[in-house]
Amino acid sequence: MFDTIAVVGATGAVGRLIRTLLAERELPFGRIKFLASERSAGSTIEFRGETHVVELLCPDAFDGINLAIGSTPDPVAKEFVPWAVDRGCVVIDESGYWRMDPTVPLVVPEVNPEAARNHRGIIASPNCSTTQMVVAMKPLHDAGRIRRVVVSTYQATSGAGVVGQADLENGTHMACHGKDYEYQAFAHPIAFNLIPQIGSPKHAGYTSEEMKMVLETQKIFGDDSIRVCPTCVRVPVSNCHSESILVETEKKITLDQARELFASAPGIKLVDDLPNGKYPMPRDCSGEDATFVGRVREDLSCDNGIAFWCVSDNLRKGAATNAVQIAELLATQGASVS
Ligand code: 2RA
Repeated sequence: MFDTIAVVGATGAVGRLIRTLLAERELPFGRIKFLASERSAGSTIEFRGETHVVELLCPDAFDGINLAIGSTPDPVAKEFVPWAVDRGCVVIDESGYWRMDPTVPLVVPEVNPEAARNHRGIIASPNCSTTQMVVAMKPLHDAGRIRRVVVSTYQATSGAGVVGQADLENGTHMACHGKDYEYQAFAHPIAFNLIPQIGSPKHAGYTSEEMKMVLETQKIFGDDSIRVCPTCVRVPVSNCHSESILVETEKKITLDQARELFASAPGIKLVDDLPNGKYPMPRDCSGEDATFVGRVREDLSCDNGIAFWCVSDNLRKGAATNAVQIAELLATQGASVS
C-alpha cells in the first residue's frame, strides 16, 4: 500500500491514460497528486469523483510522496527524477532518459519482473516498440533461447504524440482536397505515405528508435548476445504499433509449439486464423492492454525460425499500462529502495 502517489506529466496523452488506469485498476494507494509543468499547473483534473488541482512540478512537490509515475520528455525526467529519489520517493519513469543507466532496472512485468527488486529508487519502462516485441519474444526465448531477431515496425502516428495524430487527420483531409499541408510532427507527409525514419541517425545507419530496440531488448533479457536487426517505419495509422518479427532460436520450436506458447503466455492474445481472415490489426487493438500475436508460421529461410505479426496499443501497453503494471508489481514486491 502506498500512502501517497503522484502522476508526473499528468496532463499529457500518456499521463491522461495513466490516470484512467489508476482509476480503473486495483493499485492500493491512499492519496494521489498530479504534477505538471508551468503550462498546466493550476488546471483541474477529475479523479474518482473528486476535483484535483494540478500542482507545479518542483523539488518540494515530492515531499511525502512514496511513488511517482512519470511521463515527461527526457530533459524533464533528467531533472525531476533525482528530486523525487532524494526525498525517498520511488519513480517509475516512462521517458528514455534513465533506461540504459546500468543502475536502473528496465522492466516489463511479463518478462523480467525480478529486475524490479533491484531498484535504487528508479525503475524505467521501455520504449513502446521494444515493449510489445519483448512480451512476444518471452515465451519463445524461455522455450528455445532466441539468438537473433529481425523486426520491421509499422508505427502509428500517436507515437509522435497528439500532434502526430492530428497531422495524419489534417494531412489526409488536405491531400484528399488537393491542398498542401504543413506537417508539425513529421519531416515528410504521412498521408498516403510511409516514412522509414523514426528518431535521429544514431549508429551504423540505424536510427535512435532502432537502437532502442536493440539495446533495450538485450538489457531486458539480460543477454547482450541476442542480435537484433530493426527497421522502424512510421505508417499512416492513428494508434497501435504493428511489427513483423522473425526470431531464430537455439532449440527448434515447431509451429504448433509456438502457437501453444503464445496462447498461454501472460499478456499475449493470440489471434491467428488466416483462412478466415483473422489476425491482429491496429483498429481492433486500440484501447486494449494486451500484446496481440498472429500470422504465426515457421520461417522458410532458416532452420530454427518462427515468423509472426505483433500489434499493441503503443500508448497503453507501450507506455501507460506497463508503468502502472510496474507499480502493481512494486505493491506486491514491496517498494522500498534496496
Ligand atoms: C514513436 N516509439 O513511435 C516512439 C514513441 N516513444 O515515435
